[in-house]
Amino acid sequence: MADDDEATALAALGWTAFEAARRTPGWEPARVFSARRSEALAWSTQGERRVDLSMHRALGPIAVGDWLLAEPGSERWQRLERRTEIARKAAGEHVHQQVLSANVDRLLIVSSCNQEFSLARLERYLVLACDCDVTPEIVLTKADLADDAGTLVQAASGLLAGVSVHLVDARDSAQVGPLASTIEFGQTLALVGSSGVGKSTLANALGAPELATGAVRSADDKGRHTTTARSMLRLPGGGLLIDNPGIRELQLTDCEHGIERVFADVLDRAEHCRFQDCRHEVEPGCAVQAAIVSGELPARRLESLRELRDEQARNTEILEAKRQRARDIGHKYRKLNWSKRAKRGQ
Ligand SMILES: Nc1nc2c(ncn2[C@@H]2O[C@H](COP(=O)(O)OP(=O)(O)OP(=O)(O)O)[C@@H](O)[C@H]2O)c(=O)[nH]1
Ligand SMILES: [Mg+2]
Ligand SMILES: [Zn+2]
Repeated sequence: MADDDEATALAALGWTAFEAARRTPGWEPARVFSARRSEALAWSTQGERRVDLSMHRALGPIAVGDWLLAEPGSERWQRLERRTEIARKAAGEHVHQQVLSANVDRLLIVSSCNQEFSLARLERYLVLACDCDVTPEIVLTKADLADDAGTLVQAASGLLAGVSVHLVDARDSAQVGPLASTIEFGQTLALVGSSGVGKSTLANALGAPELATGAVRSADDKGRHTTTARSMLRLPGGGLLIDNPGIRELQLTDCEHGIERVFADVLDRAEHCRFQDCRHEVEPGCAVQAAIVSGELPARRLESLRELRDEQARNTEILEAKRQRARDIGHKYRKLNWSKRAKRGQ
């Protein structure tokens, strides 16, 4: 393939100067569009490639959106450093980091204009995106079901300075058109949000190949986890879209960078409190409470900030204790090996 053709074909898969600077010369790039425990499927300029992950454990966990490099004529693979990664604490009692999508340019946080709509949930996703240095946008679906969708758009817009909020009936491709027109060639977008909010419906309206969608329960508007695997799809306009399964509960760990960006309105004011260790409760000269009293700052912003910081501290502590345990076990194991070798006189 001529160099120009290869460059265009790679750009269509989301290849950027970042990856080009890290490519091992001669190795063939492939972008992962499906990743399971034992295999990853990827697109290269030569067609589809399959990687048996049980044979390549050194690659570590592979996420949808990752770039892999294949050595020509051999079975050797490398994973390229990620430009961005959307990572979260995995669900369940055991805390560990899980990369949801790699090398994403835009994170579309999808929420619907019904009982699922929650400012606190949107804040959580905004923190996640900002923490990963990915530009977040909010997509409010089911516009057709809301009496006053304008109020919801306004409330969502107030959560982060400059955040775009798109309001759509996700089933209607005409309404999704303005969002579709902002997607650039080679740009990677990921959809995240609760089950049933319309992520796959939106992906279909954006022109992705037909994805399964499922009805929600009428009692509480909750979805049934119709999408079960992450996948990346190519859009007709030249973008790449990662459809994620619905997230049950998004827990935050080590997200201080994201928290500082999303709660800048509270934290900037806190700089002006009389006491440096002000808890923003009943202290005299508290600039945060003053802003709440004057109506400039909604009280719920301070509550959200507190909740997310507490949760983050809890999860970070558990994660750190787990890492320490793993280090201790590794240390004991190495010591055991040394003493065995010493006995054998090695
Ligand atoms: N009225 C209305 N229904 C919608 C809209 N968007 C999605 N739906 C419906 O909501 C249901 C759930 O949509 P899905 O696209 O499967 O939701 P999802 O977010 O992909 O759900 P999971 O795959 O479970 O995470 C389907 O019955 C859709 O037809 C919308 O804008 N308006
Ligand atoms: Mg889905
Ligand atoms: Zn204060």
